[in-house]
Amino acid sequence: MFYTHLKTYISFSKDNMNKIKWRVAQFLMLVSMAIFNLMSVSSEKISTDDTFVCGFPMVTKMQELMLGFTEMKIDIKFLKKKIVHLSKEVSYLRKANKNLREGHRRLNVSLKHLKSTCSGVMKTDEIMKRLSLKDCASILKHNPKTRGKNGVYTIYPEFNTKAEVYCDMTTEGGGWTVKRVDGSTDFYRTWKEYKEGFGKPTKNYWIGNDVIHALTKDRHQGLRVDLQRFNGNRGYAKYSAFYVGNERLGYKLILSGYSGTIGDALSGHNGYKFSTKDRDNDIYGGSCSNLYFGGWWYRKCHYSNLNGQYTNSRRVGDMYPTWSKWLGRNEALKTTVMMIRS
Ligand SMILES: [Ca+2]
Repeated sequence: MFYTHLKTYISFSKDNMNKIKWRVAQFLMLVSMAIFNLMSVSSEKISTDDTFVCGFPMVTKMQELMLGFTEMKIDIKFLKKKIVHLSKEVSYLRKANKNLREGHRRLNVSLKHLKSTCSGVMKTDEIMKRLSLKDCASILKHNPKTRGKNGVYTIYPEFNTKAEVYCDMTTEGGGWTVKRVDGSTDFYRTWKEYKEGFGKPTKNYWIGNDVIHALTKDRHQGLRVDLQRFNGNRGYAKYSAFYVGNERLGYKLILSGYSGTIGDALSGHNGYKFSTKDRDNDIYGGSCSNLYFGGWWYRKCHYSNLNGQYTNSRRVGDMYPTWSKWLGRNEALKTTVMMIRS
């Protein structure tokens, strides 16, 4: 815009300069002719009448010369006005250009602000997700289409605690958060590993004691235990209330309200802390975890040992995954599943 105006005025100025040049050339020509006439007159001996006759062209040329001068003065005056106007225009265009740059700068600032606002919207979504998807049950509640679709989902037991968990969306209407054992992962682990969780949610894992605590501390949770023998028999135990304390409390187990088909082999651990191979919190003289190869709420030592050493056959022994109240003996189990639901 600015440069287009400038070019127009430069072109205009060139035209006027050409006009002036033409006027000057015309003026010089007239002066030359006048001098020539004067020289012609002075070189001749003439009479009064001759003076009149010979001087007439000179007077005429002088008149033309004066006229040329007048026109040139008008042109110069006009050009001066144009130059003043042009200066004002240039000043105006400079100012407009400056405003344009300032506008561009403000537009960039607005664009950045807009991007920041959009980013804020995404963050708000993230906040809502973290506040609402506390466990499998809340996923089912917020998205009823997940009913019947067992699988791995992301939950936020606490705002800053994210966990990939296996959700059973079919059993008793679904919404269970699952910890399960099928033998493909070693469960003889350290305190830290039980604290943080291990294994693969799709197959065989411990969700993590911190997550269990987070899931149970604010909401009333129930526990369901599903077991399967190597002969294919299945059974379950349900507890209407299930809570695990924080790490400082040794992930102490609190539960009540048993019902089911396999007997209550967990209430005997009620009120006891969690123990691992490197953290002895039981009331036995030695380490129950070291004796029975698992992480559990050992007492002195156990009635059930679902995280015990996995074996591929129906052996009997205290160190295997067992539920003593089901068969009256510690028979190794094929699968053990623990599910939490609010
Ligand atoms: Ca001990």
